[in-house]
Amino acid sequence: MEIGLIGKPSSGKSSFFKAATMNDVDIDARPFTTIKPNVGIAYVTVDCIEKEFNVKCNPKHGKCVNGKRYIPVKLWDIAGLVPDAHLGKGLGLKFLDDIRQADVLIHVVDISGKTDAEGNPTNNYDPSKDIEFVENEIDEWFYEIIKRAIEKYNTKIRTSKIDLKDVLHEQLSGLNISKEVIAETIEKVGFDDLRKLAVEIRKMSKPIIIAANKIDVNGSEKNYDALKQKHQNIIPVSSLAEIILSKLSFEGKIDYNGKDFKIIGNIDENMRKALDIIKNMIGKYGSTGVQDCLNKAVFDLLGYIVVYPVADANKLTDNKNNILPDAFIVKRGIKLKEFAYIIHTDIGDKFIGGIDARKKIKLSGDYELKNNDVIEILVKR
Ligand SMILES: Nc1nc2c(ncn2[C@@H]2O[C@H](COP(=O)(O)OP(=O)(O)OP(=O)(O)O)[C@@H](O)[C@H]2O)c(=O)[nH]1
Ligand SMILES: [Mg+2]
Repeated sequence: MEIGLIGKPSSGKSSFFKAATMNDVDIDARPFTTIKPNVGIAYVTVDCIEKEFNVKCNPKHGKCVNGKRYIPVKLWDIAGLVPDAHLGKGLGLKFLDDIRQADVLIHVVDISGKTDAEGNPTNNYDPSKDIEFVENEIDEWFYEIIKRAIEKYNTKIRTSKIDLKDVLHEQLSGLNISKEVIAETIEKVGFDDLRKLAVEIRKMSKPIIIAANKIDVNGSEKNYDALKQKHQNIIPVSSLAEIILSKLSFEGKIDYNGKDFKIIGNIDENMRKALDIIKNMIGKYGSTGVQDCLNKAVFDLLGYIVVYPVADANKLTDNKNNILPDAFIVKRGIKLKEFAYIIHTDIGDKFIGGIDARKKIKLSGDYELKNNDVIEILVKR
């Protein structure tokens, strides 16, 4: 699973990245602080099934704390986008190639209205303009790639019988788009209007969730309320608050559970004041929103599910006796045999069936996996 952070300069992409990964990266009010991309590991969280089975799990990747399972995902922080980037403004669009593999995008918007479209300080900027222009630039990026693919197709078509779907799929393979999505989109909009095709393929393959960042700033709330009326997938976020809480928690000065915190160490007067503001804010919105964004992107927007493969359906272990060692996030609707291939090509090739660890029944290759399934895969010896 790969997630890309997009947005204009100074919207807080690197701050969100730092809050989610705890990697130290350059953060500054000056636009284009980030030029080379940052990549790191963030986590999506789910209620672990260890409790239901009355066991204690040993995750091979990520961790499990107080029944919350942290499943790793790859997070990309890239340079800022400005209007007309596709015409070469700012850093252009080329750097977007770093997020070709992304399954979903988080658009980090400065909801305070205190930075303009280029990321420079201003007042009363309307953040809904950012959603328009940033999505437009992403569509332009897709359009360019698709246009090149069609040009290639047009030169090939005279010499051989090739299906456009195959050419597009090959050309777009770097963008992590399945053949089904391409076929479905062509079916829906045809390919007379390439721009329309590009927009549809982008929407299907790189859905966008909006992080209304800097919600802690005075004046953000009214902008957020206005934006919420027009857009569905939008979450209030304070990356700055999350960075502060994670740091203090790491230093043992607060006890922080992701929703609320308690001061347990020495905190100076200024920090105490900041924490009062943060406490008020997370009381109102439920959290700092950073974890929420990641979870919603993966589980709501993409609708992915979690599946726990094991080597022994009775003991719930791998062959080294680790309990519930793996948690995979996979597409809803996936069949057991496809899942076997995701675990390992070899397991897919030798696949003969599976066992449902709850019901202790045999499953065939076309069994459709459900959220929280625990599955032993049977292979030919
Ligand atoms: N108050 C507040 N400030 C924030 C928040 N997130 C980021 N900032 C500030 O906004 C400024 C820009 O933050 P960055 O994270 O560097 O922004 P960016 O989107 O990575 O910017 P570029 O790399 O230039 O594209 C910095 O001064 C941050 O401290 C937030 O949640 N609240
Ligand atoms: Mg940055």
